[in-house]
Amino acid sequence: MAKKTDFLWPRSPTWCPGCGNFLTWQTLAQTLADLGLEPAATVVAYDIGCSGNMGNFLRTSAFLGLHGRAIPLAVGIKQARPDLTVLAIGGDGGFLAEGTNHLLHAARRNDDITVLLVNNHLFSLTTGQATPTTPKNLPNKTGQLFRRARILNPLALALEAGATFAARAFVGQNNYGDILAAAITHRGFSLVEILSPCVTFDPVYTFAWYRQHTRPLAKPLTNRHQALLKAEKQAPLWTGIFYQE
Ligand SMILES: Cc1ncc(C[n+]2csc(CCOP(=O)(O)OP(=O)(O)O)c2C)c(N)n1
Ligand code: SF4
Repeated sequence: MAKKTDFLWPRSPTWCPGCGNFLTWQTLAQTLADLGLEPAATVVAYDIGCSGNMGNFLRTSAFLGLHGRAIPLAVGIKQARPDLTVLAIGGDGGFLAEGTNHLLHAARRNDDITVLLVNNHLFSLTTGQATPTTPKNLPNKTGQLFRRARILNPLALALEAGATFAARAFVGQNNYGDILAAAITHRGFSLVEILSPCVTFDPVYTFAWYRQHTRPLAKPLTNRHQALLKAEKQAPLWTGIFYQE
């Protein structure tokens, strides 16, 4: 059976020291091993971005696609090979700007893939422009251009589209691996919004901020509408499994 180290390439990640992506990388490797999965039979479709850079460090079968297009890649791979475990990993820019349509339709069709949306509130690889999740108080390189734009909530969108599993996790929370495991073993479409600090371009939503403002849900909500309302709350910012069918 594969061990955690079998899921790690023996090379040092090039993320900035302290980046939230380190925790996702390590937690995911441990989770995949704990689930008894094999690196070759696990496929990750990566988007372009700092989160997509994980493909160079997580050792699974992988496909690094175009920006915004990791989800249709994952869907196609799962359709061709239903025996494989298939994930898509990308950022809030890739999945909520360029690729929003793919997220909604995969949720609507209940495609049997797991989408890990690494939300760092910015287009980070391109050095900090605003995405559809950038809060109004977060300085960014797009300046005031989109100051009137509404912020998108990935969980609310996915639940409205029909997602059968929706969760949110902060990379620093104790049961992060359990949430990833539940999403990966869910049969049907699963989305995890991952709250992941960008320590280089985000001075506001730091590890300390998330520790102070997030609160874990005791258990999943049984009603889609209630899950949606809870997912939209900002204070406290709930984490955990909001909904599972
Ligand atoms: C179609 C297309 N548009 C824009 C780019 C430029 N680009 C590369 S990475 C990136 C930012 C990615 O941001 P996000 O998806 O939020 O991931 P992060 O880097 O924050 O993890 C952009 C805009 C591109 N490569 N392809
Ligand atoms: S720019 Fe931000 S998201 Fe990208 S590696 Fe550095 S800290 Fe991580």
